[in-house]
Amino acid sequence: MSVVGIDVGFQNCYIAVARSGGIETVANEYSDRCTPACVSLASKNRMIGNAAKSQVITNFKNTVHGFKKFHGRAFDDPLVQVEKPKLPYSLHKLTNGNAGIKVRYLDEDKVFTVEQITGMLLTKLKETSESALKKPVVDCVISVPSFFTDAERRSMLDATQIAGLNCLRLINDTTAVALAYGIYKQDLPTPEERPRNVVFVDMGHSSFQVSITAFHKGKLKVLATAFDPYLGGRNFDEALVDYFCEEFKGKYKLNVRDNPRALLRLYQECEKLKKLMSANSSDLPLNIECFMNDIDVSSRMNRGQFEDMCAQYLMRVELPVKAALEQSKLSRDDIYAVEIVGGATRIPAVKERITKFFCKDISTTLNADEAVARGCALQCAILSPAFKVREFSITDVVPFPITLRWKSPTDDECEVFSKNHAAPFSKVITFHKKEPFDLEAFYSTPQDLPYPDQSIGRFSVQNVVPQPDGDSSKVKVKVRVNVHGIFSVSSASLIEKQKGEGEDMQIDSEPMVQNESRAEDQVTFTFIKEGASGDKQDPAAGESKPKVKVKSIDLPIVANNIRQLDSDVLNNFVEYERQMIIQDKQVKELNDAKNAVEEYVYDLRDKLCGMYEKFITEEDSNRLTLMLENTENWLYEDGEDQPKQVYEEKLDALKRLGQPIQDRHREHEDRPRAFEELGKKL
Ligand code: ATP
Ligand code: K
Ligand code: MG
Repeated sequence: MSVVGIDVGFQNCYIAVARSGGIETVANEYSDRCTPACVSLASKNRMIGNAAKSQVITNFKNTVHGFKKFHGRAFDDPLVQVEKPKLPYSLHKLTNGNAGIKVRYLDEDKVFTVEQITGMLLTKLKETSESALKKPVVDCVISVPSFFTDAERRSMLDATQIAGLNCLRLINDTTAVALAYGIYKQDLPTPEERPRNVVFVDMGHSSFQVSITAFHKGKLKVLATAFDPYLGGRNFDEALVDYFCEEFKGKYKLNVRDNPRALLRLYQECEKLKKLMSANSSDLPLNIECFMNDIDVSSRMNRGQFEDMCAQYLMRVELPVKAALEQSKLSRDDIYAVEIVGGATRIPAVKERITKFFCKDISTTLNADEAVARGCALQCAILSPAFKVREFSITDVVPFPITLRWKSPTDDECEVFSKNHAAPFSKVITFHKKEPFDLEAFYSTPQDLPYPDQSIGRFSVQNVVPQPDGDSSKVKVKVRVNVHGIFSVSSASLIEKQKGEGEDMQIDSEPMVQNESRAEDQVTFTFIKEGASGDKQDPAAGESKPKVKVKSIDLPIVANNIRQLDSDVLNNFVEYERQMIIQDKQVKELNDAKNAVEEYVYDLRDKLCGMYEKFITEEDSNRLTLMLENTENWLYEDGEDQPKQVYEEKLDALKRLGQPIQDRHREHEDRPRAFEELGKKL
């Protein structure tokens, strides 16, 4: 099995793998460890990552970026509607109401789901990790923002399946960072000692996340997470773009927003300028040649001005940091270190805000770009039976409280997971029912949810019947937040009373957290914490249970209204992705064959007037040169678009003429050497 961790960023993706030497981040075919989250569709193939990024301006309508936030979202979702006018490509409402991405691909109009687009990106990342490991990659761990809801997480998992990956865990960005921080620390406190509390701050291109984590030897426990899902580096780019659009309107009478290409260029230049300002407080120039209507534009900006115009964003930095500290119930003095990662934390004013809040210098001991991917790979290594790593247990948290509602004489509901409840985690709830019933799961606090719909799904517990004596049956329902941070009602069983046993009271020996005592409806909870090494019973649960003879019957559960692709739709996408991979491969092979002809032409022509000159008659040389010239012309005319075989035949024909000259040359070169060696022997 493979050990691969992938940080799928809004802008930048990183891959880390485990090799015998440890965890390393790997570079793609451009020797770049960062792969842009960008997919470009064209008339013959797709380009993904760096190759796609170079198409952002030239093929803007069909080059898709900034799509991570569309996971699990409807077309009418307010967030999608806010993003839509800013995108150079089109969005399209799918029949299921989701936001689709409309592009031209293979000379046809196509609408892809966001799962398919992320699937394409993951295909590329998979290939990059495969060429680094020199073996097929299937198993991996992938990061998601801690504020991702069930719908977004399920959508991300669908994307991994489309790419043929098996995601062992969706891990929260800041939790991955915490793991990358903690696993190598030799001096963590023992279980008896006070924990080491570390704040992790990640500001990427699109979002801002904070977590507070308590470390002991061999384990980490996330205490609290807080976030601003709408604050990231791109807000700072946008502030600059707004400013220059306004300036250029007055100065050059240009309406930049009417010209998508110019606007995209301005975004790129503003991002560069923003990065320069992180290292430089002096006045910096912004120059773009031939920007729009053949006009060159130029302006200046300095860090002070920039900070003034970004005041509204800088103000928001403190809020999640403060919220996380409050939720953790720690004071500033309890904080051992504040570690920052993510590209946008390089903005000096962002750093200052964090430093000021904690009255403490921030640490940058982690690689700001690669820590998330490294943490993912470490988690994958821990989960892999084939890989030996230090034992390290990870307890994450539930970001939003979850409530269950069910029908009873009155509508009843109960919060099953509170905010910052440990996760993954299972609970067993006992109901007393005579007939099948539905459990409606939803996020309890819509006002805190960065998602427009609080519903998670409806889970129908089927085949519930009364006891033979007409009494309600005891139904045990297991609810869980799984390793991906996804909620489900995972199993249910009906406990049948055995004759002569009397009232079944064994429930009392379980810790009763909540007990709604009513004739029809009784609810009790049992807790099961899911450890890193499989499900473990909470020590308090089921301790020295008196052995009572009961028969337990598994009940089917039907999940409805879950935001996930239907299996046949998903299978179609998997198949389609495979076809596109084949198509891309064929196009690449064709291009390689064509390029080989071109290269041979140039190479041989150079050599004919150089090192091969003495090994061919002038007449033959002239004839061959003419032939090479014809081939070159052919490549730009009739030979522009030929099947692979045609290029291969062309190359063979040229080689038949070139080879004898090359042979004569080699023979000549080898001769003195042979004499030399002969001389040595004598
Ligand atoms: P997200 O975490 O939101 O999904 P991401 O992981 O793709 O996004 P990162 O790669 O962490 O984001 O950060 C990218 C952001 O960091 C961009 O906005 C980029 O401009 C910004 N950035 C990178 N270097 C610097 C710098 N030196 N100064 C200012 N900003 C920078
Ligand atoms: K990233
Ligand atoms: Mg990120």
